Amino acid sequence: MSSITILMTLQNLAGVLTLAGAIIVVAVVIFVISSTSKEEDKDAAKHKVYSVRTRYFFGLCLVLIVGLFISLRLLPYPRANAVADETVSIVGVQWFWKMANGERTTGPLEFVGSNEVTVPAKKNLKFVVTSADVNHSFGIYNSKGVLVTQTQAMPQYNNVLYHQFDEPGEYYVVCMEYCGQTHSYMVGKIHVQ
Ligand SMILES: [Cu+2]
Repeated sequence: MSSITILMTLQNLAGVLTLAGAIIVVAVVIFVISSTSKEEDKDAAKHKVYSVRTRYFFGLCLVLIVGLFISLRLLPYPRANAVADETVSIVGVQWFWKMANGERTTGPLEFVGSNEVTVPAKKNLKFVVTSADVNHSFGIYNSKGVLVTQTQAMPQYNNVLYHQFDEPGEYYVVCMEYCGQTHSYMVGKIHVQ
C-alpha cells in the first residue's frame, strides 16, 4: 500500500470518526434532555450535563493522544536526518517555475532553470525551494490530481523538502498560494523515471 493510499484511507477514517463523534454528542444531548424530568431542578440537570461533558472530554483526549502516537509513524516525511540521494533546486517566479537538478550556485534571479525537470524514482530527493519575487507555494500533484507533498517558496529563504517518489510517471508542480494575475497558469512538470 503506497503512502498516498494510506493517507486517503486515513482521511476517510477521520471523516467517519468525526461524523460518529458528532452523532454521539447529539445522542448524549438528546439523552440528557429526555432523561431530565420536569420536577428535577435546573442545577441538577446542569450538573448532569457537566459530568457527562467532562467524561467525554477526557475520553476524547485519550483517543486523540493514542491516535496521534499511532498515526505519527505514517506521516510521509523521511526522518529529519535523512541523507539525500539528489538535490533539486526550485525557484518560484511570477508566473512560472525555474527547476534544475543539483545545488543552486547563483541567486534566485540569475538562476537558470526550466519549467520541467526529470528526477529518479525511489530516491530520497532534497528540494531546495525559494522565490525570486513574492510568496509562492510549491505543491506537487500526481497524475490523478492528488497532492503528494508541498512547501512554501519564500523570497530570501530556502525551504528544504525531502521527498521520495515511489511511482514513476508525470507529476505536476502547482502554485498553491495566490501570487497575482496569472497565478493559475503557474504549472510545472516533474518527470519521474
Ligand atoms: Cu501562485
